[in-house]
Amino acid sequence: MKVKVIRAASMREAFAEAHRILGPDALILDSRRRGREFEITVALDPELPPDPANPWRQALSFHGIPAHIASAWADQPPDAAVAGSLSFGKLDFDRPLVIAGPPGAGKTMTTVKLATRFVLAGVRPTVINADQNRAGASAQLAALCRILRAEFIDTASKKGGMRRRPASRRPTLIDLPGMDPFDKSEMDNLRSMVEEVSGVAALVMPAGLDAADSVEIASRFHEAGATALIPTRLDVSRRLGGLVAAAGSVPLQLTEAGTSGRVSDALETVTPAFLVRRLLDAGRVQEPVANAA
Ligand SMILES: Nc1nc2c(ncn2[C@@H]2O[C@H](COP(=O)(O)OP(=O)(O)OP(=O)(O)O)[C@@H](O)[C@H]2O)c(=O)[nH]1
Ligand SMILES: [Mg+2]
Repeated sequence: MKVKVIRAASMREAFAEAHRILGPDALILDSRRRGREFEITVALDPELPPDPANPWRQALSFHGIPAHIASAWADQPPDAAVAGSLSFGKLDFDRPLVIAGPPGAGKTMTTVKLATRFVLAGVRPTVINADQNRAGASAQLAALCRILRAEFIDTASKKGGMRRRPASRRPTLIDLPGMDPFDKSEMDNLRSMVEEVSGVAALVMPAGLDAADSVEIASRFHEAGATALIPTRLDVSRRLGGLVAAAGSVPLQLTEAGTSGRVSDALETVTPAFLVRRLLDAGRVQEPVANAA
């Protein structure tokens, strides 16, 4: 049996997290106080058993979609199952878009792809670099913006850069540094940044992470203000259980997805049909790798 340890500031929060990850039937194995935190150990959701005769059930099993989601989906037509339980929408560019996520998730790549889309549509966006942590982050983004002819602002060189709203109300993309969802002060910072710019925050999160981790990361960013989800690395992630678990457990709208590591490739719009196709296609090619193990 696989188990997971969940820590939170209160026992109530730890139980809420367990239910979010595992559904209402989460099996709690142990609970205790550890210093100033509370810790509970939960049994991880068993996954749906494989069913080679039924491609949809087989795909749900292959992707490691938590049983409380997969069992509800298994007997429905795929499109209806996905459309009925996940939320899909468009990114809102009427307000500055704050592009947040854990380190290395693809935030800068997403920023550049979105900026490129605007430029190709004849709209000059403003790109703000708010990453003062990673060496070279500003120079890299500045160079790409020069090529695109997008307006570039660096928060380090422009006093109050974050608050400076472009006069023309251009679409504004704010590329944040990687943040640790389990660091309260970083999440507090994110919340205040989103408020400061009256922005809307999107969580950029790689697909292919473990389901429980994905839900925890998504719920921390959601609590800090994120309302949209931009999954990345769909081209190199075979299993989408983490992505589905996060989108099925945390109220974030699926919007666009990163499906390539090349700046020149656009983000793809996430729709129920897009997700179902990805789930079924990856599920179909599982045999050779499973046999090689
Ligand atoms: N294959 C693939 N690679 C991606 C995708 N999105 C981003 N990458 C790659 O992932 C790496 C990290 O991307 P960045 O955009 O720099 O990530 P970041 O979140 O800005 O990273 P930090 O700012 O350091 O936190 C780069 O090598 C990107 O080319 C994707 O959808 N598919
Ligand atoms: Mg970056």
